Amino acid sequence: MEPPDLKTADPKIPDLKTTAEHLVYLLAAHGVEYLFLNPGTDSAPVQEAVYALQDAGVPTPTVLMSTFESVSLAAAHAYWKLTGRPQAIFVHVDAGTQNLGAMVHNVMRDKAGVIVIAGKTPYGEEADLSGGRSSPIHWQQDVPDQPGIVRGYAKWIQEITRPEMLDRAIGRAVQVAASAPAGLCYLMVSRDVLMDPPCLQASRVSGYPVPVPPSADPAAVASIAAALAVAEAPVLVTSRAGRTAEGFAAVEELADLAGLLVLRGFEGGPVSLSSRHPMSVRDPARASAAISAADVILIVESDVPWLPARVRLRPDVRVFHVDPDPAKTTMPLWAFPVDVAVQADGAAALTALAAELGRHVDAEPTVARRLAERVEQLRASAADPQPERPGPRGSDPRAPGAGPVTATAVMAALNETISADDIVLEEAVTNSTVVYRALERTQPGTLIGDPAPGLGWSLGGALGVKLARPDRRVITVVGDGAFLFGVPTSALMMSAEWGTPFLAVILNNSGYRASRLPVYGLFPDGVSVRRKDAAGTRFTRAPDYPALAAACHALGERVERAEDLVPALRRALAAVDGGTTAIVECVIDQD
Ligand SMILES: Cc1ncc(C[n+]2csc(CCOP(=O)(O)OP(=O)(O)O)c2C)c(N)n1
Ligand SMILES: [Mg+2]
Repeated sequence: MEPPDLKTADPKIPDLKTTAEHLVYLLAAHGVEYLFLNPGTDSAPVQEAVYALQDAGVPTPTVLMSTFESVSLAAAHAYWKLTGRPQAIFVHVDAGTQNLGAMVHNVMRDKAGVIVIAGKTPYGEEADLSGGRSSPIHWQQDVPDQPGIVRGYAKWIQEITRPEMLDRAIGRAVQVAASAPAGLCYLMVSRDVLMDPPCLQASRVSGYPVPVPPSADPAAVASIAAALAVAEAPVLVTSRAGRTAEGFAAVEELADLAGLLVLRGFEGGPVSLSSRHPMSVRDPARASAAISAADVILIVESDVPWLPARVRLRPDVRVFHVDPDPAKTTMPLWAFPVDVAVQADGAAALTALAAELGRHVDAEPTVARRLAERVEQLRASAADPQPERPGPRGSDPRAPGAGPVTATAVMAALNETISADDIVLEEAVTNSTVVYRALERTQPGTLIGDPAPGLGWSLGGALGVKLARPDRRVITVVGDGAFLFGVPTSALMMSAEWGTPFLAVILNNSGYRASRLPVYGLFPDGVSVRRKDAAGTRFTRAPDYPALAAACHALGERVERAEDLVPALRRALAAVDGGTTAIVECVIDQD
């Protein structure tokens, strides 16, 4: 095949009138499917461009109205997680950028590819028609360092100051956002530049390949395989390998061959191995014990593979670390003791490792015997015991039982009501351990963990998952505090506007338990323990959640008894299946 002539413009380019039209055209030409838009005076040329292009029959991204920027960023982030395709969100100058809030942190930590396009206050003062300054806010918006708002979290920042650089700016934004480790690309463009005539001879969309992720160095793979072949108690810690079906399959293949325990890194992440697999360790205390007992630790794409305060590593342990960015340059004090660090895509490295270990098994009968014994042993003593019993003594441990609602009972009720391929998001904070321990998830991509500590992700996240997978049911299990951080009025409204229904299961323990327990932990004899309270952590005037749902076109249920969980969930799921978002508030009494 002839290589493309990278210097020529796209020959199919339509007749475009403004740089804004060119921008919208280029986004679509690069495969950006959605433009999440929260408009202001700065976006007027883009708004007009979308309709003008549509009228002219020119493809544009689908524009989705956002009523809060952090919600749409979480949606774009989630869309990336499911598709690996960066989407664009348009935010209003500095103020809209500030409303992205903690979601920029989540994007960085979860290595998600997204493009944020922010307006920039106009430069010109003379003529309003050219897009120049026409209102007092255009002076007020002229802040000293607009990109400084996201500087600590963005992977790449660029201002489009001239029409002739537009194609390169958009091409680079898509390319850089999607390249491993993926991240947030922040573009700024002023209204007067958007109003400029386009530079259509500079309109190249080819020649911005996303680099193929590095495969693991064969010598490094050989050394890890050799270590696994002779290990007594090996473990695999991964937080991200299960984010793709290939990664999920690769984890299972290696576990079944090498006989190793599979732990989720302590920062969370998707399920990487079926919850029914005997080598899946779902309890953090067991994970810490397994790390302490391990003679070989293989870390694959995990940022916090264990908590140093909770484990004592064996003196003879060998630690291998595979990651697209094993130096963890965005974490200044990342200093887990690693013997061998390998820069590679986790899933690809795991597959190569299984193949290499397979060669040992074929060539060395003692290795084959040892691994088979280990597999047998682990199968016999399944890594995790049954989840804690939710119902009264003697009842089926998988049933939610009767009496007060517990987080475990909620999981049991979900096990009873949801399907194996429903996609569950989790932002359950102090109950996240219960979610991983008690919720059955056997398929890849069906449990998506909290991506990072910026709470309020999972409502917007549910919207993005539903956009990416309209064929699937989407359920978020969320703490009451996290639900409120998710800007629920906007998220529920947007789900109705966009036609992206989901179910939110709120674990309502009346506030911020995660912010109360550390007070008790640091001051075991303190006043807070004595008062059974910590300042600023109890909600006494929380919203009426079902009424909030009803006000936002959603169905709301409140459940106070475990025996009511299943019927309420069934009603809510039926609503979601019929296209209406639903929330089920589960009232839980917790310390
Ligand atoms: C945006 C943001 N603000 C504050 C925090 C600090 N924080 C961490 S956990 C938590 C409480 C979460 O409450 P909830 O979702 O109800 O879960 P629970 O602790 O009750 O299990 C808070 C406030 C945070 N992580 N992110
Ligand atoms: Mg709570």
